Amino acid sequence: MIYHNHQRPNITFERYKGNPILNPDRWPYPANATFNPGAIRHNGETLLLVRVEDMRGFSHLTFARSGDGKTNWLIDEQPTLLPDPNYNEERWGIEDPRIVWLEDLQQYAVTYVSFSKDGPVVSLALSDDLHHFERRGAMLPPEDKDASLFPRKVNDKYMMIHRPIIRGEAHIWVACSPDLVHWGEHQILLPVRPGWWDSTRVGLGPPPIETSEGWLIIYHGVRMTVSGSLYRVGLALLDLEDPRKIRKRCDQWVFGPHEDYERVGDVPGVTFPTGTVHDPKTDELIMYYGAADSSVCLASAKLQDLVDHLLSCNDSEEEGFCT
Ligand code: BMA
Repeated sequence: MIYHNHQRPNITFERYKGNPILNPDRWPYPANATFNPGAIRHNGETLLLVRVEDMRGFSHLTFARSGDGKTNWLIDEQPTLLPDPNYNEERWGIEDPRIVWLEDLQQYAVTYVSFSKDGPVVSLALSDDLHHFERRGAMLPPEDKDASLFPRKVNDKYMMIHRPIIRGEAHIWVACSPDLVHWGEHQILLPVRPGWWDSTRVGLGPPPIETSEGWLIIYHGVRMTVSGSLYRVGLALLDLEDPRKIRKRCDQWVFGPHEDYERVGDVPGVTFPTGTVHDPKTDELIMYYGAADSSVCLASAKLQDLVDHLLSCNDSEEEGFCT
């Protein structure tokens, strides 16, 4: 082990000085917590589909909008997506959406976690305009969370990254589909790393981001400690032509709980990214994340810096983490 490989990473997401950008105090109706938002650019605005937890402990999703994605947020007076009583799997609420513009269908695709006594599953809703949503139901059996579609077909197939729990193990998996209904070619993509910062659970954060060097993956990694779980953020790069292959995975996390609003809240010690917006003119990538399961925050970096950082990461010393 060469020590200098393990110094602090020189890549940093810069926290926005105005964090948290959204919290329950600013909500137009009573809410306990507002966090883990899906993010998308639409009609010249940044839209955050925010998870809102009510005082029964059930969640629904509501849009907040801003021109620059940082300031002057307008929060919709009414929820955008409420749990639908016709879908049993949504009985205890819907959570943690990820949004992509699906090129092949020319529609938005929202993947969200539906929660009920049968455990969490990932559901899909499609939309032309982000006003009307067509529910497609649960995609795979429980327990499953942290899923996003790729924004386009790869090798003529839809692809999805998700996080089932199998035999108590929480690795990131990938699956393919011809029609968004039938899923196959299941395999583990990014496993947990016993002993490391991402040893207990890993899960996809925002949807995969296409770059000329490969698909950039921002994921959360969990370590259990005596005082609870720590949710930090890591990076990986998937092969552009075959995203089922990992090109790089950084050893070190690049972001984690540090500020008071990340260390104090309903679940302390959580930074949980769920959406990004990239400005191709400035190359700024804004990462939106839930802080301590209480508020919505943002941090930004240059997309090229993240890719350069990944390319400069040494291949892991542990076997099986990079294919
Ligand atoms: C995960 C999800 C997230 C939550 C995180 C930390 O399992 O349920 O919604 O932010 O735990 O509590």
